[in-house]
Amino acid sequence: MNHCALPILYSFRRCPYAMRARMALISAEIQVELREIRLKDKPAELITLSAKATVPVLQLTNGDVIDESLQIMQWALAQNDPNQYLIEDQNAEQLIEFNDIEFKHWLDKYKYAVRFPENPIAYYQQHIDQCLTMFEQQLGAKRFLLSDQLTMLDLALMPFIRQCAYVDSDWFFNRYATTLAPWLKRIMHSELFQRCMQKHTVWQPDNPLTLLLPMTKE
Ligand SMILES: N[C@@H](CCC(=O)N[C@@H](CS)C(=O)NCC(=O)O)C(=O)O
Repeated sequence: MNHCALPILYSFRRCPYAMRARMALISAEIQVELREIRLKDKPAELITLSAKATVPVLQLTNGDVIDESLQIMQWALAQNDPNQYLIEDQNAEQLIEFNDIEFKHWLDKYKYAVRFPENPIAYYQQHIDQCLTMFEQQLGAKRFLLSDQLTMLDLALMPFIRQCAYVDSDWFFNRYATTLAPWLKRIMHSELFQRCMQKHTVWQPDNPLTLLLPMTKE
């Protein structure tokens, strides 16, 4: 049982799924207890809540557990959405699915190409390029993927495209210099992203509470 009055988020700073969840929670101004974990040394508390033991996992104050990043985003923005990030758009849903399955598949190969020597890195980059071209087409001349306003779709995809960009940043920032590169930088430089990337020490049960949002001044 969750003994304190706040939801608890199990998170890992560099995990792209956890990043999208944190951005949604921060935007929704939902205070949570943040439990930064190590993927190689997961706390038993996390595994008890969710047997698949991936991050992010959110435990609500009523004991309910949400262990899928997209559902955490949707839950958070349904509570409070001051920036109007929540969307209902079939095309956006398909793009997120494409991102989480197809793009993520090639991203893992591209990022760790040395572990997949059956193909040269250029082969993986070619597949990555095809995926990025799709995202680029979706972006068009807009500032963000759905319109000139940022939405949940941008937040859901950005952590993965960021990861991809830095595998070979010269290639990415040249090839997508007028499209995905400025889009990515726009989000990376946003206060929201900066806040979601704050560093926290790894959680231990007897540590003082770590909060996702800064305490509001009285
Ligand atoms: N479908 C899940 C995927 C989450 C996921 O795979 N997270 C990775 C970290 S980036 C993880 O926890 N992997 C488990 C591990 O490495 O042991 C979601 O959207 O929340």
